[in-house]
Order: sequence, then structure tokens, then C-alpha cells
Amino acid sequence: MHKKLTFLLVLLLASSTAFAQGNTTFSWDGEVRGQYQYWGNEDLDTTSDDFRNYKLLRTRLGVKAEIMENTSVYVQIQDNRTAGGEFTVYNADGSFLFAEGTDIHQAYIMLDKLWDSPFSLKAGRQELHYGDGRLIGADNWSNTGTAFDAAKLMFNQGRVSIDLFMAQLVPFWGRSFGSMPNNTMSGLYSSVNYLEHGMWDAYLLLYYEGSVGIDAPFENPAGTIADNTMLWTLGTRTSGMLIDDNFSYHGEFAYQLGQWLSSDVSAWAFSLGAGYTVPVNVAPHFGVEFNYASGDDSVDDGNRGTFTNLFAANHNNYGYMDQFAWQNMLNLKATAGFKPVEKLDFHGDFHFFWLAQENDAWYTNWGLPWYFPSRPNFPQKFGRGAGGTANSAGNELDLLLKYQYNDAVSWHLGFSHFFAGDVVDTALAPDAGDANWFYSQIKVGF
Ligand SMILES: [Ca+2]
Ligand SMILES: [Ca+2]
Repeated sequence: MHKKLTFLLVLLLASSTAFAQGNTTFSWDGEVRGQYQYWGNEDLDTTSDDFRNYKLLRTRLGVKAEIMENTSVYVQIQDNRTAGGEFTVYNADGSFLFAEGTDIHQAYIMLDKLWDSPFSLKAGRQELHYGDGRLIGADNWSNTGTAFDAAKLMFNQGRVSIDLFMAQLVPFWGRSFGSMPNNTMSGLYSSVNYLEHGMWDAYLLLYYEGSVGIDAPFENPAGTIADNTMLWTLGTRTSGMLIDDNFSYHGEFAYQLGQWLSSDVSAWAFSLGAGYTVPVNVAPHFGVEFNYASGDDSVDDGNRGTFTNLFAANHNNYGYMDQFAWQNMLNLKATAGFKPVEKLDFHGDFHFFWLAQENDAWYTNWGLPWYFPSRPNFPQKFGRGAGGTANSAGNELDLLLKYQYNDAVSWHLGFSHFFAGDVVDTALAPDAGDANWFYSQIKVGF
């Protein structure tokens, strides 16, 4: 009997994810994602026997209430957990980054067309994602994702959209900038839709750290650490599709200036890429991408040359093994893929990675230098701290098979191999070794 009721309820929910009560219309969305990851020799050191398995589960359930015209509320609950062990990723200071549990991932008020103007307001906990997520991204790859407590004023008129936002607190963020209540990230992000599928963006971002917390103070003369951080990022980006949407392109350039603790900042980064899909049966596609982010050439000289990729979502940009951030790096990426059958997508990337400055650190996915306490090489041996004399960090091969079972269910199967480069050889010789990574993910969404 109970099973029957559940079945009916499921059927009811499946038949419609929206219903009305009084003047309010409710709609549901949700996701269950299971992910298995295997890591072999993640630390690139053959003397340590590190093989890891992560079994992750992420559940999201969202409800949107449209209370009246142009007035709505959205609340999204998220649960993230592991099976068979604790998923431990550390902050720079050794504290845990990820804790399992249930939390509010998003909860915001949306007021559209304020006083019948082109302005709208979105306030509360929300995801922020701009461009390819190279500086501010929702990071939906990670088990927790990234959300911000923010107020965002939006202007939309014709081809122009402008966001002005102030975000405080950085829930789930992997990069410990110090004590969170004094961190703010403000920004002005404008976009012009100059072609049907062509965007031009310009932005100004301010990261302000009002406390005296220290994050890996490499560039920080002793005794003057109490200065606040005020980091400005000025950037522009274009992206689009041409030739019947078969040719894609993007270009982004960003410059940073201001103060990082007591150091003066002057740093820059860019990304250029193009791709082409051959309009034939199995849709073969090819692409190249070039990424660069400046590094710092000398420690403790009062000048920071390391570009900071802020709150980026890097997984799709610099290798699926998440070993690089848009910081002190040079990356050449070649892409190829095809669709053997309608719902199957095969994709391969090959990356070449170098450090922009061999004296600066190798920064992994979240912008943290390569080390955390569970790695036997602590403190970091790659790049800065290793008396670096090499630039070639290594190469990475990423293979990914995606299968869309139906509109709701997708399955991923990925395999990656990291070929350790001179930076690793120099630091660990003769014990340097390659790393392997494998993952399988099933996601059901509604
Ligand atoms: Ca190892
Ligand atoms: Ca310096």
C-alpha cells in the first residue's frame, strides 16, 4: 500500500513540477548526482603509495515560489556526502575545506522590473557565474558548488545587460583568504550582445579583505602583514559563434592592480581559443586554446606579480585533473571530439603546462599552492620553495565520454593521465612519476 502511494506521488510530481496555491505558483527542480573518482599517485611521487577512492553523492532540491508578477523567491537545499570514507580537502592552513552535510545552497529574493524599469534585484545566497567562470564561477563540478551571499542589481535593455553586485562570505570556497566576514567581492559586469551569438563583456571587480588573515604569504615582507588587501581586476572578454554556429571563438584579457597585504600588485592574464565543428554526420570537432597568467619573479620584494583567479570554476578550463589555476601558468590546449551516435559524445583534450615564473608556486585548481598536509611532500616542492629552475610542469591527457540516456539522465566516464614534467623531475628526482585519474558520474535532474 505504502509503495503504491509513493508511486502515485512520484507520478504526480513527474507529471507536473509546478502547481499553484492561492496566487502563488510553485515549481520544483532537483538533482541527484553520484560520482566515483579514483586517483593514482596524485602527488607525482613514486615513493609514496597513494591511491584514493572518492564516492560522492550530491542531492539538490529547489523550490521557486512566484508570489505575484515580478516577485519570486527561490530556495535550494543541498546535501553532499561521501561513502566509504571522509572526503578531506584542506585549506592552506591545514583546516578542513569540505564538511559533509546539508545546507542551503541558494536562497534568494528576485524582484524583476523594479518600478517597471529595466532594473531587477536579486538578493540572498546565489550562484554567480560570468563568462567561462575564469574569475567568478558557480563551480558545479565540485560536490558542494560555490555560492555567494550577495545583492545583485541587474539592468537589462535590448542588447545590453549590466550587473552590479556585492558579495560577502564565501561558503564552501576552497581558498582561505583569511577570516570570511571581512571579505567582500564587488563587481560591475557588463555585456553587449553584438551578434546573434556574439558577446562582448567588460568588467571591474574588487576583492577586499578587511581582516589581517594571511593566505600563503609568499609575497609579503616580514612584519608588515597587517595591511589590508584591495585587489582590482579590470577585464574584457568576447565570445561567440560564427559560420552557422560551427566556428566558436573566445578571447579574454584581465589586468590586476592594487594591494595584496603589503605588496603592490601588477599582474595580468589572458585566454584565447577557437574551435570548429565539421558539419557532417558524426560532428567531429577540433579546437585550440592558449591560457596565460603572470607569476611573481622574486619573493619579498614588495611587488606581487602573481595573477589571482579569484573565485573561479576551473575544472572545465585547465584540465579535468584540477591541477592548475589561472595563476602563474602558461597552458596550451588541443581539443578533439566527435559524436559516434546521437546521444554519445566523445571528447579528448591534450594540455601542455608551464609555470610562467619558475620562482613562483604551482597553483592548483582553487588557486592554492601545490601542497596540503596529507601530501607527503608538504611543504610544497614544486615551483616556489623548490629553488625552482624549471618551467615545464607537465602534460595532461583528458578523455571523456558523455552519454545522455534521456532528457533527465546523463552519464560520464572520464580518464586522465598526467605526465610529470621537469618541475616535478627537478623536485623529486629520481622518484618523480605520472598520475592517473578516473571518474564515473551519473546525474539525474528534473
Ligand atoms: Ca605517490
Ligand atoms: Ca615579488
